[in-house]
Amino acid sequence: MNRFAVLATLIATLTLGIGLSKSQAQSNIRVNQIGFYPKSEKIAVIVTDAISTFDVIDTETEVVVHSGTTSTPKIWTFSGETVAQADFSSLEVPGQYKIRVNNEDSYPFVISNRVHAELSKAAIKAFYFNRVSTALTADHAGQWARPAGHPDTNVRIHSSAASVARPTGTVISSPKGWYDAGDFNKYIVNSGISTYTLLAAFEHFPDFYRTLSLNIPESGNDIPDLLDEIRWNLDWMLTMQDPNDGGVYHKLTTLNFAGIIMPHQGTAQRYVVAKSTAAALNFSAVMSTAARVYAEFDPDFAQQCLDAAVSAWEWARINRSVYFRNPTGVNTGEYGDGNVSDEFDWAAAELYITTKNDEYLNFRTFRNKGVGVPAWPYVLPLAWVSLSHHRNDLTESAEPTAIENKITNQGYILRAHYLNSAYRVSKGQSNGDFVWGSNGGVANHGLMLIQAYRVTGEESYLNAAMAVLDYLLGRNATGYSFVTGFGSKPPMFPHHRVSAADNIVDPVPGFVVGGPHSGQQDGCTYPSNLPAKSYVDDWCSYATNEVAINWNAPLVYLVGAIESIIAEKTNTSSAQPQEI
Ligand SMILES: [Ca+2]
Ligand SMILES: [Ca+2]
Ligand SMILES: [Ca+2]
Repeated sequence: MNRFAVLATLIATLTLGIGLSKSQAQSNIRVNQIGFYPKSEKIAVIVTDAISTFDVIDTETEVVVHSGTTSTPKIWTFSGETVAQADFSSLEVPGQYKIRVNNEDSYPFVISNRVHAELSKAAIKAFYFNRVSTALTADHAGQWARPAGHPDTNVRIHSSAASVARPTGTVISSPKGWYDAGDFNKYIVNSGISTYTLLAAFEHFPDFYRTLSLNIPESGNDIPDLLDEIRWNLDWMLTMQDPNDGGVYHKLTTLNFAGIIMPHQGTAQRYVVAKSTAAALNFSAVMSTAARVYAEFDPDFAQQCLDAAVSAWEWARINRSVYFRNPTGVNTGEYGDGNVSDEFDWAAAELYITTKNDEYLNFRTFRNKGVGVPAWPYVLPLAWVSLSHHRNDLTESAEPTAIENKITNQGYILRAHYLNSAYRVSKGQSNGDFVWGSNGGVANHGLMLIQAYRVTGEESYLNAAMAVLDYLLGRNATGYSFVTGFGSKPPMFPHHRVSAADNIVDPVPGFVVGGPHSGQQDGCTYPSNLPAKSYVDDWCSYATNEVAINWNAPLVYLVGAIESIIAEKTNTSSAQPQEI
């Protein structure tokens, strides 16, 4: 491992150990608290009314290694701040630095190759930490080892899910999977987009993930660890399909949310609740994707996934508008979706790509559909992501150029936002950008920008994607690095039951919290009502400080894509003569 990558981890660990005071004054210098690649764009945001000079200082020697002048300040209405950008991209020498403006120092950061290698692993490892039905042992989980929770071998069919073959109260076994978020329940729709996003990471960057070791129980077998982790959830998802008709239960939950307890203390009866069209289609899309990805490693499993995908699709074609609503007496997450046309499109696209059967997708019609940014109730962009990746490997009816244009047009919109933003980030075009889970939303901007980069090879798309990571890791109006365990000022009190109940100071690492938004539905005390500052690091704040697998998955994709792309560039350029 590169010594600067070690350094970055050390910084995160050290600063967490010192324990920054919650009342520490908000810094006026907002910068990625982990760091930058030598050749990448490097920008800090300074809260200032005037053009300012800034220094970049080596933290070991205190020597000024770079000086510059900020851009002209601009107002960012979402935070009520006037800010300027300090661009020090020309500093390419690996090391550990800080920025100084008007005698104020930023948090330290490093410049190194593989600067986000640890984050790329930790963001996946977070899924391991949320595994259901298994004990986490100290050799894999360190201080976060815990007993097994929720075996889920005695799950009841809820009355809303009853059928002739499986009447109310029938017991089924539905173990494994990941806890969805801060709670202990399992929801197909949200699980599906998360699982797809992780599968896409592997499908798009297989060389990077083939050798990535996560120190999970399956490390050392012949399967890449990312696929082992995904399999833990696919195995659960498969049990959510009713073998009698191909329909898929919407969720597996208790009737009410648990209190602040550890998983093994959660012994309330669990149920599978009503089948839904959204669940069947989401399941079908994910299983179609899994059939492609696992074909090389486990052909029998891949075939099982494809068969499951087809039968779920057939169920949805007969049950086209079964919209899920929480039945009376069931008070856990709903994940209701009143529009499943995007789910039909996504499932059709994945089935088409996997089977090359034109009957699943009429491309002549499909090319008129929109793109946008993925979210759990809006999955049409995922169809374009998969079509783009496979665009030169489809049937004659597909039009690779049309697919490329779709991806590029979406990337162009997000890149323009990034270029025009006071914070130099694609996020923040309207207050609506700061919705529940806004950090997951911006991570999905990054995912779409990566697609535009992969299609065009234009560096500016990669820069815009990396700016998303800069935002998440500290260049934002709260000054937090939003990933637990990473950066100098990370969340310490996420709305994550395990982290709240485990009597361990540091929260479970590698989770991105939901992030700022102005809804404040939890009634907690917030430092600001401005959308970009409406965030509080408190267990109370389930509206801004919860964790969720569908927010972590695009973080995994984004940071893995960046690590993979930069590593490939570095390897390529190191074959060239280099200046010393
Ligand atoms: Ca493995
Ligand atoms: Ca939908
Ligand atoms: Ca804790």
